[in-house]
Amino acid sequence: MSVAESVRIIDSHTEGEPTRVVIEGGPPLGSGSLSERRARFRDSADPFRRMVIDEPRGHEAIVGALLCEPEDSTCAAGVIFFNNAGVIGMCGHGTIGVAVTLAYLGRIDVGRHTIETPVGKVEVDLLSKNRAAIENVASYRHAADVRVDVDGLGTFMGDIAWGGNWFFLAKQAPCALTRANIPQLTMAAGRIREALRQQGITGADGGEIDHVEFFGPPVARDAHSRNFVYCPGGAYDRSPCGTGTSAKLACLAADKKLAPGETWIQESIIGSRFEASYRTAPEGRIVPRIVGDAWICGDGRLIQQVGDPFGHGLDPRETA
Ligand code: PYC
Repeated sequence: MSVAESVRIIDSHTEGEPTRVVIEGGPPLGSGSLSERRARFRDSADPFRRMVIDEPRGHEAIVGALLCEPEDSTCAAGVIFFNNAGVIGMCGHGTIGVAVTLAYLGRIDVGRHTIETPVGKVEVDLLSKNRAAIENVASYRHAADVRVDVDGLGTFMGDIAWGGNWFFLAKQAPCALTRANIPQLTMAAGRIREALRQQGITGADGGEIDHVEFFGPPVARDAHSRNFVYCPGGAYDRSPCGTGTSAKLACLAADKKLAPGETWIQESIIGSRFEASYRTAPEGRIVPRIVGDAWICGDGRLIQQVGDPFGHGLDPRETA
């Protein structure tokens, strides 16, 4: 068999949301900070990204995590996250997936570890072989009560917050947060994201708001909220989204609706959950702590045979 590409991967899911960790066979990215290496990955490794994430080897909901040598050798690992749309800054469910994957590989034990990401260092407490807590990057609300007008859907008010990615947290949802309504929620969130772009509404320093979040009442009696999180490539997060929950905590903290150390149980659209809390940080920011479970569900190799017409992936969103 003649193989052009061979990539060793471990698949897991965190509260239902998949993470594919690349442990061997990634592109050479040289040295430097994780954000420099992410820029090189973005600019030169698109065929690799697509081969790992897109059909027929993957699908739209997978978040890829390329394990890298950390710049700071005291860190357990460096990681660059990517999905079907490109690279992302940070990924909460993905970091829990990476921690459980490192434990599965015997590279870390229960205890505290630091993981380098392109947007900063993240502390991880591996609580058991399938449970981890992350202390995310400092998160904050950038703007409250922002208005966006969406053709055909009307006006949506919401907050803009940073949780490692930029989020628009809509104050009202277009319909009930049920699994049956996922197509409608996805359509509305995609239109809101497009309207934000067209109306020039961004995060700090012009950061693109590429995630949209709706909230509704939880199903579980002990949860505080249910969410629906729309991701940059059009997929919805099966988990409550680590960075999205961090953005929510930042808004709750800014509105004085949640005190430091208090627990917030965020339920996802499929009913899975994260336990979240925060501590305060300088400049009105918070450091979110997100706890969730991840499970290994695959251990293998992706290959691309010479001559495969879809060797570099097939994105079903493409029209030509
Ligand atoms: O858990 O932060 C997260 C995340 C981002 C995109 C998908 N999941």
